Amino acid sequence: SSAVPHEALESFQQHLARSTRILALLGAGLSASSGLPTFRGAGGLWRTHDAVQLATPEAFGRDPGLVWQFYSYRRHMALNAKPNPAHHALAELARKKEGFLALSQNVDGLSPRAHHPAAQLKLLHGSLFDVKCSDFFCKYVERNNYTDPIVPALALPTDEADPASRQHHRELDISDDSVAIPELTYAHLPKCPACNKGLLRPGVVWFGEQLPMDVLDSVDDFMNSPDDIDLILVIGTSAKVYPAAGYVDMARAKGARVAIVNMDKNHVPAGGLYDQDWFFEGDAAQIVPELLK
Ligand code: BJW
Ligand code: ZN
Repeated sequence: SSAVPHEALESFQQHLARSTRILALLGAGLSASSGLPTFRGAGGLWRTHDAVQLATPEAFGRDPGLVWQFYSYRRHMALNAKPNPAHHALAELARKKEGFLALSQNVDGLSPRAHHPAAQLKLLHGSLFDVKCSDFFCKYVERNNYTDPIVPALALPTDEADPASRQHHRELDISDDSVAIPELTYAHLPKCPACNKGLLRPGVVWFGEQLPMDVLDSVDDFMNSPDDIDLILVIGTSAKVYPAAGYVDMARAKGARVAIVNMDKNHVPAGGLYDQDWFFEGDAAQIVPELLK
């Protein structure tokens, strides 16, 4: 059974078949059906904290222990999640079309794990599995660090009171505020091996921070090519965070038609909806594979 209206599917697939230069802007909704929560709306609360508020240099400065507990939890969840059919379909499109570039705002590592060709995947907001020194003057960076937990103090608590779970070492869900977590300070947290003093921090892009320079450069190269852009797919993102959201209008200005996949039928992209656009309502994990079939 198809979740996509037949006429829209047909006109989209006709356009896709003719398209050579294609962008995709990916967001948290792409990974929702892999079990990872989004930022805004339901699931955007971690304990009592708004996830967006924890993703800031100010939060890390104030309470690095809390921010590490948030990111350590998300690293653990992401490692235990699997890429879904949409991640796989996008990776497949990249293998079929050399001129397809995916711009992912996600830090969960699921597109790389779906074997999306690295040259055709730009991680706009970094990765949970990059770790870097928080000291401004130290340039230490570690890529693909999958150690979980990254330091023993960040291990998830297990339910010791329950005999059944002691046996299974069942981890407690610390996104739930009723589960107690320890207060962690500098001594418990991962330190930089280069300067021996800075705290390590997740290699993600927080509010007010610059996106990775090499990533910005490759997006610019794609946008500034003299050739038109045929299509931009906007999948599972509220498209409210810049500069990422601005790429939709930039692509449109280069001739791209816009195809939106979002669970929320009231979703409106940054620049508004145009006659030339497609809007596919529903779960990306189901719709994207149908669109790209
Ligand atoms: C489904 C679904 C299903 C659910 N299927 N769909 C211009 C104007 C105004 C402000 C600015 C501007 N330019 C810059 C700014 C400031 C700021 C900004 O954009 N603020 C806005 C909020 C107004 N931007 C920045 O600060 C950026 N930096 C910057 O601009 O630097 C400039 C600079 C220059 C020179 C020197 C120094 C600085 C950095 C932005 C970094 C964003 N970081 C985060 C955290 C990353 C780490 C982490 O993961 O913890 O990135 S914030 C968070 O939002 C995360 C996400 O990648 C990002 C986008 O969220 P996303 O993916 O769209 O998720 P949601 O939850 O919002 O939406 C999910 C969608 O899916 C919804 O629509 C659902 O309906 C849908 N959905 N389930 C399909 N199954
Ligand atoms: Zn350092």
